[in-house]
Amino acid sequence: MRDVFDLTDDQRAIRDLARTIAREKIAPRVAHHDETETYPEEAMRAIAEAGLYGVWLPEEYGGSGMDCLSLSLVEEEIAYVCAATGTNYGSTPLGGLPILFAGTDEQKKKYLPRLATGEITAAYALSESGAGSDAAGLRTRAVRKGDRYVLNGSKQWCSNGDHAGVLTVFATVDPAKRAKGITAFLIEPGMPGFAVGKKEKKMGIRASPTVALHFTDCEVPVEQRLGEEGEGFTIAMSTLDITRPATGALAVGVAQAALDAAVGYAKERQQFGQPIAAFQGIQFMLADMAMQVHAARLMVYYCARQYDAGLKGNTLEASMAKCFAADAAMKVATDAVQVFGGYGYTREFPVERFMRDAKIMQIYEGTNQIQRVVVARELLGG
Ligand code: COS
Repeated sequence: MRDVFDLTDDQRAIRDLARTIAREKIAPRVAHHDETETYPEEAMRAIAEAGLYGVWLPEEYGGSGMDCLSLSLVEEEIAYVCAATGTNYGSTPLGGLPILFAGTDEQKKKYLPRLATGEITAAYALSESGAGSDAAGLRTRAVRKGDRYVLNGSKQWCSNGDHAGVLTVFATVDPAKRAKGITAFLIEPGMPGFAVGKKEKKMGIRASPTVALHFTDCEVPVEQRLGEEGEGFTIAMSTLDITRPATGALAVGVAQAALDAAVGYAKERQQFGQPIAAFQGIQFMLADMAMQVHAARLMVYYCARQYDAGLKGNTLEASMAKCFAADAAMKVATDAVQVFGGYGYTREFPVERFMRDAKIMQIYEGTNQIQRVVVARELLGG
């Protein structure tokens, strides 16, 4: 039986499982990890034990052979209780999809089954201090020396970079070639010359580690190159075509949580002798919030489905869904704080966390300005 979102039985089962894990196993320690900026080990373990790590992977690699929509549903449910945990979870498809897309048989067999079970997690290292939006301008160098490459440079803002068992790292064999010089490598912790650097202190998603990575004459065997020299940029961008809607799903989760909290509070909070939900000013805010959440969800599901249907070229929809959902989450979370009034500004209630967490969604996986650039290019051509 299909529901209003036309989810299959499998998709509904995976969503319901993720919802149960999130609300029963992850939720109790969210405030603690946010406050202490610590990694939610028990939450990540619960996700692994439930078998949710493999939803994006084919069965031959130990995954559940599901789809982009299933990944988005899981991300939404986790983010409903904790966007930081959702970000940690999302780092594995972000770092692992490049292996699925471009890996050799050996590379796939080496990493994907372990990513499917959560035995190891992955990370994706594209950004640098001088190359955020302009990803093709990255400067980390890879120089071929016989059967190895020597990597030098630094990466910035890498989610999960200090926990990942494999990191997809983008470097350039020739900066003058821009996108055409970018080459991907599979890096493991402990490789000589590779070191995890500073962990950022952030406004939100504080339970998700964001770190710098340093490469100093780091020797990487040629078998650890992912794809051919110069293919890295295409690998990076085609990965984002899937992970951007999934990021939109994180935003939908946060927005739904903020809406639900605001509705609940508006019905309880008494002012002028009645619940504030009786005031039309509050009703209109809630109605606008609900429309934002609904539209964002539909855009995310549509884009994920488009990908799953094997329709090529969902770049436009991926950028639209990510951008719209992130803006919606920011607006809805900000309005939820407003509905809560003075209480909303305190850490007694989770809405201030929703507002802090929503902000990153307008920034990571490509800023919302870059998403608009992509949308405009797709519309106008060139
Ligand atoms: N899928 C496959 N290939 C893609 C692609 C996609 N979605 N988007 C671009 N490419 C290819 C292009 O086709 C082009 O190849 P050809 O020259 O062979 O045609 C190549 O990649 C370079 O693309 P483009 O010329 O568009 O590169 P730009 O330098 O203009 O950059 C933007 C494009 C701005 C869109 C890109 O740099 C970007 O997304 N920046 C944000 C980075 C980001 O999201 N960072 C967050 C990392 S995750 S936390």
